[in-house]
Amino acid sequence: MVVAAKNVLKDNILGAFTKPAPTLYPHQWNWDAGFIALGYARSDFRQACSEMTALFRGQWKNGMLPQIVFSVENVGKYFPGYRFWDTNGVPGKPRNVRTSGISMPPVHGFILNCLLQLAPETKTYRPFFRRMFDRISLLHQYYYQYRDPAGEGLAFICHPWESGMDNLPTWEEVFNTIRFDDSEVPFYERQDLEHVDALYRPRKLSYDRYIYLVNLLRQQRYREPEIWENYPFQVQEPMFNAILSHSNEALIELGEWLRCDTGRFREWQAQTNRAMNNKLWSESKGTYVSYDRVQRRQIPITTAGGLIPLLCGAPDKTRAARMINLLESPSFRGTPAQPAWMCASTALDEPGFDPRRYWRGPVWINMNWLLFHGLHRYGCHTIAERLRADSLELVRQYGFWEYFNPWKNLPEDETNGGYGSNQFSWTAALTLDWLGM
Ligand code: 2M8
Repeated sequence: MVVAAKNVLKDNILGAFTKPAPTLYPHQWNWDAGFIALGYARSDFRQACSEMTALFRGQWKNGMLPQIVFSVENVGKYFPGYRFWDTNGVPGKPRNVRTSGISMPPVHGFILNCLLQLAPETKTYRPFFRRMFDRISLLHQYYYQYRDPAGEGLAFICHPWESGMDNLPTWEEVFNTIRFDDSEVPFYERQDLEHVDALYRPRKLSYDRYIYLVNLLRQQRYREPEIWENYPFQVQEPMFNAILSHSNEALIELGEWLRCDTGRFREWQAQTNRAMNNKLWSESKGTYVSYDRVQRRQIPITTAGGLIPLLCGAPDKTRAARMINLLESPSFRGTPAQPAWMCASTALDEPGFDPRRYWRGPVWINMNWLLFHGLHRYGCHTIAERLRADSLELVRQYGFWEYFNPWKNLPEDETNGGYGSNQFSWTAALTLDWLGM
């Protein structure tokens, strides 16, 4: 398994960075780069650093770190490409780097801290850590300055792609309140369906909605903060904020090591955890849920993302116990007659659940990795280890797929429970991390 995982990364490498998948995703993606860096950390530390450096070449002057940094070699092989995003000439975008115009979950702080723990020796790499520390601080500054207009401590996402969990049923609830005409969706042609069967990818309606939002952003030239005044999609999502908070914690540790001031990271971390508890906790669900800033309401849908606040220490003992009960309930474990792998991206009993369609139900290895660390933090070592064991078993049975059917018993005519792209980089990278390789 170790050799095979390393080969996945080797085959997907494009010089300074590694693409997420051979053909479906031929550029560099934001949070993928963090997980991928971890996959190299023990065997090729230089490449781990290179992944991070390459990604931050795309950072905008205001701190925004783009969801995609486009590779010049693979122009035209992914939609929406650089031209469609139309970020060329946007003030503050680095002129010589092609990027999209939205961001993604800021895993980079805690990934950098993991890299520090794994560095072969820290003296040589100190300038790298210092540079990254400054860049990531700027990224966090961006979230608190531009994505938290009320100064609550919660950053909002402006597009489902920013969550990394593109087609959660949660987003449909938000979109159902946004009215727009077909004529407001510019002409586009998807390319994902050339590589993966439509059954496993978001539906056309979801894509129309994604493209409608991209069009709004590009028409207004990504002008922040003005653009947010009338912008319809503004969601405070628990996983995104938990990741931000946990990265703040990492910046405190890194800052202490670098002998830098860490005061603002402490404030941000405390404020974000407090705000998550005040605004994103659902007493009836026993987990965290998203909040729609425009409609001013919680969206009562149970997702794996809602459990990720365990990672940053947000829930107190009582809340954590309720979350663990939920994780151990039929919503995520299934039933004796129909057992499930941990952990479905959308709860098994949500009406929008679909075991094959992307983020509507399948198990994702990066979610399991985040949750694994959250569970250990709360002393739930046995469940954490089960999560790890399930993940490794899925990879062993099916291969390095992008996502997996959460049901342990597949229908008789289905032999492969791995979906999306095979040879998927973060599945390989996090397998290596779990195996300590
Ligand atoms: C998926 O998202 C991209 C858009 O960003 C797509 O569907 O084309 C998501 O799974 C996202 O989380 C991931 O970072 C990206 C690349 O692996 O693919």
